[in-house]
Amino acid sequence: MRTIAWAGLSALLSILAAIVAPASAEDGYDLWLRYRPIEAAAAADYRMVATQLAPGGASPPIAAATAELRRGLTGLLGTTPEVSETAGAGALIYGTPAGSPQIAALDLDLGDLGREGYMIRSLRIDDRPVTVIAANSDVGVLYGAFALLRLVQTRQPIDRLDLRARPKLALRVLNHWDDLDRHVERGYAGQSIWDWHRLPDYRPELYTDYARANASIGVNGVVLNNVNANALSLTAPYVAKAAALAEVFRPYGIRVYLSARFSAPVEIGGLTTADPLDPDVQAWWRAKADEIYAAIPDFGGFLVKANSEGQPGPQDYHRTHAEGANLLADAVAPHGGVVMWRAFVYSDQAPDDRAKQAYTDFVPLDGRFRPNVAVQVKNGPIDFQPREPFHPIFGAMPATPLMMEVQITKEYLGFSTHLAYLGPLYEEVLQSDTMRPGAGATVARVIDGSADGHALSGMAGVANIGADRNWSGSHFDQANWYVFGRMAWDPEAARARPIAEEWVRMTFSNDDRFVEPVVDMMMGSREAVVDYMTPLGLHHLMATGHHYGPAPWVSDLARPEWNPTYYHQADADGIGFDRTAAGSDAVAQYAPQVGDRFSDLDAVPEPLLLWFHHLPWDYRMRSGKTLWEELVLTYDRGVSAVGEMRRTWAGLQPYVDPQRFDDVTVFLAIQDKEARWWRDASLAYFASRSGRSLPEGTTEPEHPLTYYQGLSYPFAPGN
Ligand code: GCV
Repeated sequence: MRTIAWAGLSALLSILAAIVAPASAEDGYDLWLRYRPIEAAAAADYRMVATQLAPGGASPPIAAATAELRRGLTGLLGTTPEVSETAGAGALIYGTPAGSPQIAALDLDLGDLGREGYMIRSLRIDDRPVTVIAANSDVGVLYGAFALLRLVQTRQPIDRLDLRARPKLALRVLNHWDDLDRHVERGYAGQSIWDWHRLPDYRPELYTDYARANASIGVNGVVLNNVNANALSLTAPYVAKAAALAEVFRPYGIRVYLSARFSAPVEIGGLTTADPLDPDVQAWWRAKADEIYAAIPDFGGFLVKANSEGQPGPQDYHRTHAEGANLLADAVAPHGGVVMWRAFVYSDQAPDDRAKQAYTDFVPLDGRFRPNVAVQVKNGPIDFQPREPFHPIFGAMPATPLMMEVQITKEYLGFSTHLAYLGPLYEEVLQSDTMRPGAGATVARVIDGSADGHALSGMAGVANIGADRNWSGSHFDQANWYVFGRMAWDPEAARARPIAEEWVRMTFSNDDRFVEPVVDMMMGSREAVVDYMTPLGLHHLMATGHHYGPAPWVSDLARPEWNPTYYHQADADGIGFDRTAAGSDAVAQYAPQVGDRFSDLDAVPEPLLLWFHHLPWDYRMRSGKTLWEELVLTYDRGVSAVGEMRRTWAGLQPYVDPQRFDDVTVFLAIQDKEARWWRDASLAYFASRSGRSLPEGTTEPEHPLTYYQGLSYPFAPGN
């Protein structure tokens, strides 16, 4: 058997060099790619199927697959598979028909796998059992390698495989809200991992590990800088830094994108206008795109926040969002780039319900965007609240590719100290039926393009990654990065629970005595946060600026829609925002069946009740209790759920390494304290508005309202 002489030896060596020293101890750095030894009995079976690696070719993605398989199988099974050109019994053969004669000889049907899909099959070649990972591209092979490792990590049999998988979305993108000074807007995991000052020369192993983690869950794009963009990120020195990151990420199938500041032609280009219809402005963006593509040939394109929260945009020149988006789209089109144009807009002049404004601005523009523009829509119409109804734009722009944007970082769900698994939130939105004419247009089918026949499709997640050793600021927040990638791969079919289980098995333990309670705990955790922060459809009750902690009383900010009182409208008579026809009529932005359901007090889901209705405190809930009683009970339920989570975790010590056990224990204690704070402060305030006392048998807030109103956290992170 001849050991391969690598044509791409240097690519392999640099990847292997990055992995020789496994991260020390259990500090969370290894994420779900821990590859700890599996139980001896099971290891013997797995070893039979993975004795040898037979890669097809030596491209960087194939080298990355080889490095990952060696690393993973060595860690999991305790023996290092030999890398060989000829496949013996138990070999793992992987590659594309174009790059691997062995794969080509198998004449597999890869037709429906697209560019990034893969198949994994157990076959016999010359009567020897082998496992084949085949794809149409080397990156597809890499995805298949991660999928095979996942099977071993989660202890599934791998001796009779016949799997096919392909991503349903073209763009599966992390949005980093990272500033050039390494501050991360709404980041709760330390500084930015992009060390802009030391780039482009300094490329720590961290960047390769970041790319590995993303590739393992199918993320194929990274917007490096904050949507509240600094035009400097488009200057030559920063393009060189972005190019360095692109080089590290390329073997892992990840493209880099940049957030573009719309006024860049003025700020760094010396022009007097950024008007999208001005020929000089158009020429400037074309030249800028050419310059970027010269440095980064596979540059993904631009993400733009325009005319939103003070950012410049086309409306500054009385042009539309479509005219603005098309300006940039034309500049990147010759290079195959895309523009992700955000629909998160609300005006300081429009007195209309903020929840309606994005729809009002964008829906009339349906069909007026270039084919390489995707409009990026937040999951709900306000702003990443713990619970929102799906954004009405998803049901209203069939002629435009729509991406969905979710937060992975938990700006409104307790930062990184509260355990809140976001899989159920993502699933809830993706499975929502827009009820557009033409059946089956769930949000998932709108964003995967299948509802309207769009090839451009995507999902973006605002990253929760920072320089903290455990990447996400907390061990359990890694699950939110994980579930984002897994759901973006197949938003229609993916479900939160099996993904949580997969993550727990890979990240902590395969012992069912651990897996089951932890998955249950995760699955209930987001609802717990909703209950103790924003129950029954309330929203936007957080403190000003940093958004840390409750402040439903705030009413004095310059813009009405910045004030929590704008959203809850609590007074002596009742509480809630009337979005029915009698109120702001936001319900009219949904398809009639959906709008009617939200309007109808007998049909509206109670978790969204006060999002759509303003109701008297004595309104009878379906439970028979008054609204006031139910509100108090719901806050209490949220607090109790956290107590239950603490008890569950305390019983799991035997299954977890000490450091991660202690870290989670401390964070759950913080969450418990803060859940009580949310409950007590909110109820003290709503009691003062309603003039009611708490129902008998419920605990009084620990402090008077003035105490909570006096708390101040000028240095809360992420602001
Ligand atoms: C990047 C919210 C956040 C802002 C964020 C904005 C957005 O308002 O608080 O920090 O800005 O959303 O999504 O653009």
